[in-house]
Amino acid sequence: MDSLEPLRFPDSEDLRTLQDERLAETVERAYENVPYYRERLDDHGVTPSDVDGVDDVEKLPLTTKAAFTENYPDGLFAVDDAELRRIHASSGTTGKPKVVGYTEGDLDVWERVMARGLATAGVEPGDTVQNMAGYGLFTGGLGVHDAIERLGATVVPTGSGATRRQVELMVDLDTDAVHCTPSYALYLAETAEEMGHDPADLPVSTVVFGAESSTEAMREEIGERFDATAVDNYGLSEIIGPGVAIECAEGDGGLHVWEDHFYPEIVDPDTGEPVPEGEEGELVLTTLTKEALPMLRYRTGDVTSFLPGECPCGCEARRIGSITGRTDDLLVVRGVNVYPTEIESVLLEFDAVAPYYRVDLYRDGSMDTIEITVEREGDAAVDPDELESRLSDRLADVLTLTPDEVAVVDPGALDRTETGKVKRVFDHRE
Ligand code: DLL
Repeated sequence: MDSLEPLRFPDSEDLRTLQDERLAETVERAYENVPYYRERLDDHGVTPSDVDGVDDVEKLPLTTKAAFTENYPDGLFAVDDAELRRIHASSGTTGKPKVVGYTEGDLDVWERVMARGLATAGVEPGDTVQNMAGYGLFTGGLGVHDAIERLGATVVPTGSGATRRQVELMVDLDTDAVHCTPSYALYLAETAEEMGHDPADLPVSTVVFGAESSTEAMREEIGERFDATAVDNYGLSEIIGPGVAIECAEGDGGLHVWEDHFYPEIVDPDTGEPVPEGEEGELVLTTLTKEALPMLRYRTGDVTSFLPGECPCGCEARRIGSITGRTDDLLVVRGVNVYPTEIESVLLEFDAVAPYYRVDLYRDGSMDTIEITVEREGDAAVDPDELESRLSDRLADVLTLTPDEVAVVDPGALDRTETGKVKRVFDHRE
């Protein structure tokens, strides 16, 4: 695997030195070129010379998503326009998108980290990889596209949607691996079945999925239906796009963070203090090599934990668990905190239920109501009333809140997402 040597994760002796040097350079670059960072560091009484290495990272203030809104569109960029080679953007929670920029060097790093990730996931040079992520401002399309080529594999740039054609191409081109969202992977399997193919007989041996949350049960289902290795791929535009962390094919779960380029911390979302290893908290990332858009201690809003111990695959990059939720997708219903992932994990306990659901929240006078609609599994012979009442009891136990309605509907009754990220929660309250 000599051709993959340049993509290799550094040895542990070299890693720390690299991280220390790169962090110091990044802080310097941000301070000198981005007024926002200079002001924040000045306010905190920190100068670049105070940061010699990662032991000093906690001296730096945390950066929130608001930094993008306040500096829209490109106030956080640390380079002149002439040095930019690409712009992407991701939707912000409040109107304006988060605009992110890349220099030639950034694009090179991006290709390398994502190519390394694909190799870690089991994709090999010479493989044919169908990239079903949306092309355009979304980072999932082009980010993974370039990496597939960099790895020495062949990219089939189908983008998202046109699902029957995707299946035909998988068969005709002998596609070895696909990249898509986890919900789309399941929809793809369902479409293949409708077309008369058993997805397990398709040539695909690796499904790389990401861009939205998934549960362990979903991963198992994706792996089983395609008879393939299913790996979780994590990233976010503000840091680089896909290519921040990924699961390996041989390991037993957990996503390796490419910490030679992105320094990870996990903090208590309320206090901003680091949590002990193994405990859940908010992932905070600092870029170590980004030129156009250095990010210092960026609060991702994504909830996860560091996994202890070494990975059986031998790669020493630290591992995080799959993202279990977002700090900002907490729903407060009648004063009770509910995370959509808690609902999802209950639904997936039931064999008779398919992984398609929607949650509708209404306000009736001053009273919140929560309605959960879920699809019955195709071949499950169940009494819907009985299933609804069992689901309702179990949800009430786990959420400590009794849903106002739980409806089990026929297979295929809920909308599928053919493009982009799936939307499961519809909050109709003010
Ligand atoms: O979704 C980048 C990406 C593309 C990752 C393709 C993987 C594959 P954004 O559109 O900026 O970037 O959205 C980033 O999506 O903060 C998470 O909340 C969520 N997210 C991304 N990957 C995962 C994952 C891309 N594997 C936001 N599991 C992040 C759970 C994920 N959530």
